[in-house]
Amino acid sequence: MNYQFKKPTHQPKTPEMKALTTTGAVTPPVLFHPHFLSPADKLGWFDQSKALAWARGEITMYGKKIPVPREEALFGDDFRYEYRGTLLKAEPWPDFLLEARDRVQALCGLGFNFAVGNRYVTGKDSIGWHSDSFPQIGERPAVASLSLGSTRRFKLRHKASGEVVDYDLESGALLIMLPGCQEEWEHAVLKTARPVGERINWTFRPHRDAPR
Ligand SMILES: O=C(O)CCC(=O)C(=O)O
Repeated sequence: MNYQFKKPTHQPKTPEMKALTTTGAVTPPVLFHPHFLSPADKLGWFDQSKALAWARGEITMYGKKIPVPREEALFGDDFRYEYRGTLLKAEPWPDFLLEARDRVQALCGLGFNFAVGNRYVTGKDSIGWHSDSFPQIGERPAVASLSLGSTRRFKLRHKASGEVVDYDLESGALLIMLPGCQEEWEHAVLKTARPVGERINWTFRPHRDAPR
């Protein structure tokens, strides 16, 4: 029997997986489930997410405070979380978000004790290139991202080579950045001039100071 070995690329293994690719020289350490949620859950959980309390935080740039280009929310186990130099209290988990967290944990066997929500009301809302690396989430954290609402393009950029890999994250998609991803890659959801509707993204994260 003849076996044909193919060089691995970023091309998804099933046609329903919507990873786009460049040259395929490096592979991001992620698990991607484009249809993780059922149609009922993705609609219901989007509505429940929109009904939560959201706030537009501020960052200081060149000595001036400017609003971040998205709304944010923080839920989790009972602890305080340092974010952009401010101590924030995690609000108690809404039931649907705890269920989402539990399902993600059951899938990947990794533990997450808080969730940061990002709400992109229009295509002008965005998050720039960054890695999720600060002391409270520990070394080599896994970060799981669950998308609801309109599709936006999530970009991963390899720090060493500059290679970029794109994922179009539809409602109900789950993308888990595995240990090593934050150290070797940056990620972003950039502004778009295309007309896009509202999107909410939940990132489940570990927090090393939180009660287990
Ligand atoms: O909205 C997304 O898909 C990405 C969110 C993100 O980059 C973050 O919370 O660090």
